[in-house]
Amino acid sequence: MKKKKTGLVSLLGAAIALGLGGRANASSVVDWKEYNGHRYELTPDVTSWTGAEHYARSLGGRLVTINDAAEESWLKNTFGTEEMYMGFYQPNPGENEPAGGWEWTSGEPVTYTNWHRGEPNNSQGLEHWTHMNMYNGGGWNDIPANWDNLVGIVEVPEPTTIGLLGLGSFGLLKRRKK
Ligand SMILES: [Ca+2]
Ligand SMILES: [Ca+2]
Repeated sequence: MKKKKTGLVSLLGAAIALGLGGRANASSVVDWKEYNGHRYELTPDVTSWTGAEHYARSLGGRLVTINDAAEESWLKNTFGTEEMYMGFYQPNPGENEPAGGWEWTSGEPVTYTNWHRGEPNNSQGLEHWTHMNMYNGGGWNDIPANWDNLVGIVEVPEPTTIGLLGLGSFGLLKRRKK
C-alpha cells in the first residue's frame, strides 16, 4: 500500500515536470495547450520549416496561424519568446517581394501581421518562410528553406484530446441509454 502511494506521488511529480518542462517531452498529452477552442504544441525537435509543417499535418493541424495580437501574446506567454516557426509563407515566391503574396498554411485570411523592423527583407531572394520572436521576443522574420534549427508551433483546430475523450464517453453513455 505504502509502495503504491510513493509510485503515485512520483508519477504526479513526473506529470508536473512534463507540464513545466514544455518542449523536453512533446509526446505526452500534457503538452497540449488550449486557446479559443484550438490546441497547440511544439514540434518535438528542432527541424526545418517544411519538416515542422509536415509534423503539424500529421497531427491534423498546421503550423500556427496568428490571427491577432491577442493570440500572439498568448503564444509568447505559453511557449516563450524564442524564435519558432509559424505557418506564414509565400506559396508563389518571387511575387511582390518582399512583403506581398504571404499566406497562412491553414488557408485562413491574413488579418494581422507583426513583421520585425526591416522585415520581411527576402534576403538573397530566398526567404519565403517565417518564424516569430525575432532575436527572442521581437516580430516576424522571413527565412530561407535551409534553416533547420528551430522548433515550430503546431495549431490544431480542435479541442484537446482530453476534451475529445470526454465527448466520446458522453456519446457512449447516450448510446447505452437507447
Ligand atoms: Ca520572400
Ligand atoms: Ca528576413
